[in-house]
Amino acid sequence: MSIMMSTTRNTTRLLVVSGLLVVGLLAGCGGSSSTAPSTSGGGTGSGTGGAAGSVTVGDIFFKSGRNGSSNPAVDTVAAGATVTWTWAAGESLPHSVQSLGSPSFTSSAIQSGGGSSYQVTFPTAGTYQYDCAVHGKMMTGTIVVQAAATATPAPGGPTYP
Ligand SMILES: [Cu+2]
Repeated sequence: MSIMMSTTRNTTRLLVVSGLLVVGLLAGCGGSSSTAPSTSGGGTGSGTGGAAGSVTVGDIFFKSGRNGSSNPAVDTVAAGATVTWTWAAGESLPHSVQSLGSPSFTSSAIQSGGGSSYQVTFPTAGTYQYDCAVHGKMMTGTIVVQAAATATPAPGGPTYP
């Protein structure tokens, strides 16, 4: 009995380790070939909300188009995805998307006017915090960038060749 359980545990651990190796290889490949920005919302944008990585900039709030979270707006995207912030129609206050801490991304200029927008492509996994340079802690958001191979876990685990 105890011998069988031990065998099962070892097999499971081997599968986990080999899976991590594959993930590492895929992440390495993606890093060198992700310079071309994607203009589409991506294959994972078919949920109930808006596309992944669409954030509304409004009257002292950031709001995720994907899940409705706000201050912080929390968006999870796959590595290589482009996040688009769009200033809400009729918005008259000036706002910006300002990267905070590390890892960081390129902050936007302060923009006014509904329909203004800003885009950032995130090739590297990590948790990116931002706020508005005008309104500071009153407007906050987080972009969680996941390694491409782990962004869409399939039931039973993905199969690799
Ligand atoms: Cu603002």
